[in-house]
Formats: sequence, C-alpha cells, structure tokens
Amino acid sequence: AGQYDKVQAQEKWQAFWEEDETFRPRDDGSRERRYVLDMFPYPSGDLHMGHAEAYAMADVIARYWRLKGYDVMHPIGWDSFGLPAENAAIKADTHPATWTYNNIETQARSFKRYGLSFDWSRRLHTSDEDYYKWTQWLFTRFYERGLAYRKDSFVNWCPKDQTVLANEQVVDGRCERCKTEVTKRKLNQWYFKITEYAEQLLDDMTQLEGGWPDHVLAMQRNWIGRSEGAHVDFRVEGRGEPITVFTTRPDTLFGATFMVVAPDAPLAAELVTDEQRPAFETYLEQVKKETEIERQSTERVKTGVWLGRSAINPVNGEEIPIWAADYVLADYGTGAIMAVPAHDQRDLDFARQYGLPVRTVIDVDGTDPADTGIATSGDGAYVNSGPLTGLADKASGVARIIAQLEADGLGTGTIQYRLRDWLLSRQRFWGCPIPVVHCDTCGEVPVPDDQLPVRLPDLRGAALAPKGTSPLAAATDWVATTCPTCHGPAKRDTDTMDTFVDSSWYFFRYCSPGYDKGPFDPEDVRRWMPVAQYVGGVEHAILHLLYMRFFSKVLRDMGLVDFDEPMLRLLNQGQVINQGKAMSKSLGNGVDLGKQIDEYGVDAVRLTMVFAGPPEDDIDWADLSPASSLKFLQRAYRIASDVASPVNADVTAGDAALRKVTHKSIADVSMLIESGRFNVAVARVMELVNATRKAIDGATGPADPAVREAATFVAQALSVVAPYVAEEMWEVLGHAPSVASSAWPVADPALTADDTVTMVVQIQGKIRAKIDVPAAIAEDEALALALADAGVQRSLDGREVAKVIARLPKMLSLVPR
Ligand code: ANZ
Ligand code: ZN
Repeated sequence: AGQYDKVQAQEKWQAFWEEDETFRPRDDGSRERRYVLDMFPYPSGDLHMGHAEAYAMADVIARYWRLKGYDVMHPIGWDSFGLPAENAAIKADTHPATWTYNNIETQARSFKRYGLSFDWSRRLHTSDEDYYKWTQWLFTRFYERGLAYRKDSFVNWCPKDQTVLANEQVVDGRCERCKTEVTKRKLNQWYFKITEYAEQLLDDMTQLEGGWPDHVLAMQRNWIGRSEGAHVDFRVEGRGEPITVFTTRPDTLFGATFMVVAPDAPLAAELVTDEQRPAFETYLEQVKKETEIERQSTERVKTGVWLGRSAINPVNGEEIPIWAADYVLADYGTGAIMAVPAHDQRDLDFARQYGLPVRTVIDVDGTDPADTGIATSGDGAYVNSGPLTGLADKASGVARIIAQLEADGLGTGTIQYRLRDWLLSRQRFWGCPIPVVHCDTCGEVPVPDDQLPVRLPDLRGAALAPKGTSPLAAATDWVATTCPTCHGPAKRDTDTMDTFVDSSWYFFRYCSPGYDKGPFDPEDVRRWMPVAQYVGGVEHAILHLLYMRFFSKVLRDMGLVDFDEPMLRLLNQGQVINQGKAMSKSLGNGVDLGKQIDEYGVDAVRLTMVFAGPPEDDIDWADLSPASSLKFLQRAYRIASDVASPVNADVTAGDAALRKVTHKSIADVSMLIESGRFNVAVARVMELVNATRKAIDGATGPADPAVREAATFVAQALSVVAPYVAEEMWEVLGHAPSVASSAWPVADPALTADDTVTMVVQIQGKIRAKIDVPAAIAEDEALALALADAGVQRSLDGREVAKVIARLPKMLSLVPR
C-alpha cells in the first residue's frame, strides 16, 4: 500500500493552488459570500508556533465553508509599521524598511508552505505608500469631523522606547511592549475622540453577544466603564467658578466633610494658597513619579496636602476644606471629588490619616464607620440628610437629590465613562506621518488630499535613535514646507501615528485591493462585510478590538459603510506553551516551527494543533505527539490508496453498516466544525478511518463501494486541517482537480436516523398499542405519540391521564383518572 511523501506533496500542491488560484473568491454573486479573517501579523522574524495555531484554526473555518459552497474570502497582509523594525534598523545601521520587507518575504514563504488557503491577490502592507496614504486620508476626515484634536496633558511615557503610549498600552503600570515602568510627561499630543462613541461602543455590544467570547465583551464593558451619577457644584470663597465634582452617590452629599482635587490637575495648582504652595509643589513632584496602579492601590497609606482653602457644601452651607491627594485622578470625572468618609473607604482612610470629620448619613447595618474604620455602602435609612431623611433606599435617595440639585441649579444627573480619548501621536519614525502642517499664520492645517501621502523622509540607522522627540524633527528639509492655505513657510507635524491606527481599517482595504479613489470601494465592502469570522489573540481585547469598532462606527457615520459592527463572530485561540510555560528565550523552552515542519510535515503539525483541544484553550506542546499525527495521516492515506472500486461505483449498493458509520460521521463532523469543536471533529474522522480499515481488512473488502465513499469523506474532512495529504488522497481516489474545490457531502437522513425500537403502550396493564420509535426517544415525545394512537384513544375513552410510568424506549404505561 502507498505512503504519502509529505515534502513532495507540499511542493506539488502549493504550486497547484497558486497556479489554479484555488483560494481566490469568485465574487460574482453565484455563491453566498463569507469573509474569514485572521488578525494580520507583525513582520517580526519568521512565523512561530503561536501563529501556526491561530492561522490553522481560521483555515479550518475558511476551508470548511468553501467546501460547503460559500464564496470565501480569506486574505492576508502585514501590520508592518512599528517599533521592532526601527530598533532593528538602529542596531544594524539600516532602514527599517529593509528589515520589514525581508521579514515579510520570509513569513510569506512560511505561510505558503503552511498550506493556508489565503487569497494572495489581496495582500497588503500598512507601511506601503498606497496604504498609508489612506490612513492619512482617514485621519483628515476624522479631523474634519472634530474627532482628531490636539491637547496638552500629562501622558504615559515609556522611558525605554522614548515615546508616549495610549492608556490601552499601559498594562499594570508598564509599557505593553517592553514592560518598562511608565512615567508621566506633559506634552501636546494628538487624540482621537473615541469617548464620543463610548455609549455606542457599549450599546452595540448587544449585537456581538453570542458571536464574541463573553470575557472579551466584559473586558470592553469594564474598560468603557459606564457610571451613572451627578455633577455637583461647590462654591469656593474668593473664586467665581464653582468646583464641579462627579459622584455616583449624590445621595451622600450631607455626609461630604471635605473635598479632594487631583494634585496633577490644573485646578489644584490654581486653588493652592501662597502659604501652602511649597508643601503642594513638593507633593506634586512626588506624585508625578507614581504609576496609576500605585495611585489606585487601596493598600497604600493615604497621602495629601491641604490647599489652604475651603468650599461650601451646597446642601447645608457647611464650610469644608479642600485637599489635594493622589488617590484622585486628574483624568477621570472632573478630577475633583466630594469626600464622604462614612460611605467611601478611600475617603475614610484619608480622613483617619488627617483627622478629618466622619459623618454617617445612611444607617446601613447599625455600625458607625467613625468607630469601625469600615465605610458602609448600599441601601439603608437616611439620617441627618435634610429632605432625604426618612427614605430608605438608594434609588429613591439618588433620584430625590438629583431632582433637588437640578431645581436649585446646583447640579445635574450625568453619565460618566472611564474610557479616555485615544492618544495617537508617537515620537518614533517607522509609522504613518500625521498629515498636518503648522503655520504661524493659519495654525494647524491638514495636508490637502491631493498632496497625500506625506511620505516618510529617508532616515536610517543612528538617525532613528530615540531622543524623546521624534526623529522626524531632525529631518529639517522634510519638516520645512509651505502652508497649503497661505503658502507661507510652515512646518510639518513630526510625530507618527500609533500603529493601532493602521490596523483599525485594514479589513476594509482587503475588500478593495489596489483601489485608488479612496481607502476602499463602499460597494466592495457592502458585498463582503461584516466579517463572518474573525480569529486572533485575546491580548487585543481592549486595544485593536475596541479601536476597530470605533473606526467602523465613524466610517458608518461618514456614510461609507452601512453596519454598526464590522466583525460578527470572534474566536480567541489559546496559546501554544511548552512544558507548562509560555515559550521564551530565557526559559529555553522555545519550539521552532520550521524544525517541527521539517520533521513531521505541515499536515501533522496542523493536525496536532487542531486535535490538541478546544481552539480557545492553551496547548502544551510537550504533551503532544506530532509523530503520532503523522502516523495517523499515513493510515488515512492508506485507506484511500487501498480503495479498489471504480470512481463511478454505485455507493448505494455498498456495505450498509459502513455506510451508516460514514453518514453519521458526515453529520457529526459538520455539526462539530460549525460549533467550533474542531478537536472533536478530528476524533470523529479518526473513528471513521478505523472503521474503514476494519471493513477493508474484513469481510467487506477494498472493492466495496462503501469503502470508497468512506475514504472520500475522510479526504474531504481532513482537507480542512491537513490539506496536503487530503489532496494526495483525493488524487489517488481518482478525483480531480482538487479536494479544496470539492463539495462537502450531505448526510443521508435514512442512514443517520437513529435505530428504531418498538414501544409497547399499556393502559391498566393491558397492551393497547405498539409504536416504532427512535431508540433515544424522550418521555414527552413518547407520550405524545401514544396519545395520538387510535387504539390508545379508544381505550382512554376521553379520560385524562393521571400518571405515566415510562421504561423507555420499550414501554410506556398510562394510568387514567
Ligand atoms: C462621593 C461618594 C460617596 C462616592 C460614596 C462614592 C461613594 P466610579 O464608580 O468608578 O465611576 N471619584 C470621582 N472622580 C474621581 C477621580 N477623578 N479619582 C478618584 N475617584 C473619583 O466611581 C465614582 C466615584 O469615585 C465617585 O463617587 C467619587 O466618589 C469617586 F459613598 O463621590 B464618589
Ligand atoms: Zn498658513
């Protein structure tokens, strides 16, 4: 019997698919379209085991849907701007493009060898001029809509990468990329107004429920952080403007005994008196060095300084001191709070630290926070609370006080989001230049569309070394330009965009490769989108996956797309680990994908990944055996090469028992792939291979058409996971041209139907009917069938059934009233 030669098969079929354009969608409307998308890779080195897993999973879906008759678009490209290229270029004294495009070629070769069913004609790179031109065009549209703006603020700064970071890129107080502790810097930077879409980003999640993993939705919901509450104004002596605070508990206003302002908010510096200024400045210096995590920690001893001033509690006219303390953040709410120590633990800790009064205004559980040191929260009877006294639940307390504040012009009910605007400026070179010039006369002026792209100047090597200002600023010839409005001398903006901007719209571009009248043709997008299945890592839950939703909504508001959500289903594949730990250089437990493929072949590596467990779970390579996967594939190939019936053999004449196994397998494997249980689907195919082998070696024999039918389905089912061996099987079975363009079989219901059993129906011990029922029948179905039987009806003669005794599937006994 034959053996399949993995290396020869890989080369042969790779060449065939490319020549045949097997994976290019027809896009002619003859089939329903489906868009299957992987998160595109950074071109950092060659493909690794993690890529191999994610891309194998998405390919299962793409290949399966193709066989099911859909017109599948499964594109690939590269997220090719970014820091790694720049750092490599500094080291090697070259241009980042050299490293980038070399790595892209390496990865492209590996992708092709890995047998992924990509449509290569749609390939894109975000660092190509004809891509970033449209990133700039989109920036300009955002700018025109007031969704891109500049402001001064304290921003997250990575001292190692020498660039600012978005809030989403700060993980546990550290740079998401290099893990260096993030500090703060005051800078004038560009922002996208994602906060304007906070409510929609939250509300539209109902469209994603069921299609996206719950934990991703929960993470986005938390990150957006909706809080209902009120703005309340506190008058300050000697200041015209009141201080406005945001509170979720306006009903505790009678217990507000002091105020706290964020030390790094401009308000603090403005309020502080001359006597208190030196103490304040010292404190501010200390606070600036702290990370956000430290500031929000409940463990730390509270610190702060009195600003030397007082405010007036609007509901009782009481004078309360104003403090600055680091536990209040400058960029949440209004950067100022009313402190209610009895009912907020942070405030209570602070009050105890500095001897400030604690006043209980809600009796929650009979305890007094002033004594216990434990703040109470939740529902309870209001005490010492003016008009609220007598109420006993939070909802009425909050509603009542908001109504009062609004009537008195002292406050308003409001909704606050935790989400901040997206800081997009980066002080690095290898990114998309911000298409704006700065003119002394006209201010900031976007570069007109017909002058796009604003190309990167030719800088390389040491010129890219991080200096804290953008390397572009040193390209003085490039910086100097003329103002598009007044034609006077002007300067280019020298920052580049966060690479997450590039990846916020690439999936639209795939629909219109090479389109030169816009970022994409809305007609193309209308045909292909939303994406039917997106596959990628959960690490993007509040980064890319939030940003791309925001971009899509803006494009919708621009009239370019007609849906709210661009990705209907999301699969987060697990990680490939080794010996129980993430692969890393320092642990020396890395597994080289190329070597695995050299040894076992692409099919065996892919099969091992898919068979290892549910796609969402981490898989430990140390527990797996690509060698046994290869052995199984050889076994599968042999059943195909053993088939001894002609191609056009009449399968209906084949062995009935084997045919039943095959058709159950068709039904099960389809259902399992559709519900994302790829590993179980593989197990079913393995069972079918075993059954077929038994049939070949037993009484049935290789010439029985049922063996051909089984082997044919094995080839098709395997083709979504192990495409090369499947093509070899297809060929040895005498089919042409390619299993990848074959049609998935339909299970014959007559062959998949459960075996039937005769159920006896007794009434008062007498047999009244015998009914053929499925072996797995449930009690309610059995009863319905029995009651519909003429003999049973006659015997019951209109009496109701008082009791049912079931011994299914064989017997059902009815006791009438
Ligand atoms: C008075 C109060 C009384 C509060 C009470 C809570 C309980 P979330 O739910 O996260 O929105 N707060 C407001 N702005 C703040 C800032 N910039 N930094 C730190 N804390 C801030 O939290 C809202 C609550 O957090 C607000 O309601 C405010 O404290 C505080 F029994 O006001 B509260
Ligand atoms: Zn000008």
